[in-house]
Amino acid sequence: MRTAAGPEATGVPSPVAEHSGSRISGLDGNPPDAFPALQRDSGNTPAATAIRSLFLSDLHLGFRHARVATLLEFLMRHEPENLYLAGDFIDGWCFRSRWAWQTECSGVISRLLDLAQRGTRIRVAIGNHDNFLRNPMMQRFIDGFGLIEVAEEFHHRTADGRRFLVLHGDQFDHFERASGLTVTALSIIHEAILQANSLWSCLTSAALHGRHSLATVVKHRLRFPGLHARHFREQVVRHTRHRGFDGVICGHVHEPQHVLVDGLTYCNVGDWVENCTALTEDRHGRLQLLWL
Ligand SMILES: [Mn+2]
Repeated sequence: MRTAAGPEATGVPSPVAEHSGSRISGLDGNPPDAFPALQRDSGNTPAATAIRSLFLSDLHLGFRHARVATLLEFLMRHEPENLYLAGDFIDGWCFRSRWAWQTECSGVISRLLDLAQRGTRIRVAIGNHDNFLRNPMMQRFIDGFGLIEVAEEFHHRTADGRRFLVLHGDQFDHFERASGLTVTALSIIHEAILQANSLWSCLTSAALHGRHSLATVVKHRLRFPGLHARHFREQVVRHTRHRGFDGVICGHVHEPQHVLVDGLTYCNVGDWVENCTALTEDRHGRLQLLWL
């Protein structure tokens, strides 16, 4: 596991070369080897680490390329007071076809319920892949258990008093508002790349994920995905600033980032399909992006 401390964790932000007109700083441009290895407990059943808050996004449970085993292992190792799932928790787009509920998906649900019963406050922001959660009957069903809260967005105050907006963010993606045909074509291309990635991993016995995954390499080779993620960030930051928050924690574009944009903290939590990333908050309010 690698960790990438955010700007406020270090106090001295590193500049990242970008030309969007905003002052951006953060550590996300570093190569993976620049991140120190996180300490692991020894033994087969390591004790869970208590943390103030854990933010995850885009788990895509039910999508066959979701990295659920890694996610389950990570969840078993952490016991947060607050757990936010910032959208695309369950991949409802796979309900009709391509539904792939891996054994570990049930393990993840079980772990979440276990955490809730042990006192973790779990809040689920609705994303575009799990918008079935907007169904009133579904909301009544979830409310009946009283274990998780579901809403469009949440407001989180860090231990050091900063106010963060927590949401998925798909409403700021201009492609999501484009024709259904464009969205379908993009998701077919995305899945083809993920399929090629897993085939390559099988053939070479090398697990390719995170910054080494084929999807990430292809994304970084092409100009378009970077522009898309940057445009998305600009829209999210503008909205957050307009509403008077100190920062935003979101997901959706599968592009983990923890940067300062003209003084506003932008945390994109990433995903559990391509990157396997999470954001943690310690008891001092320091935020840290983790790469598994
Ligand atoms: Mn999404």
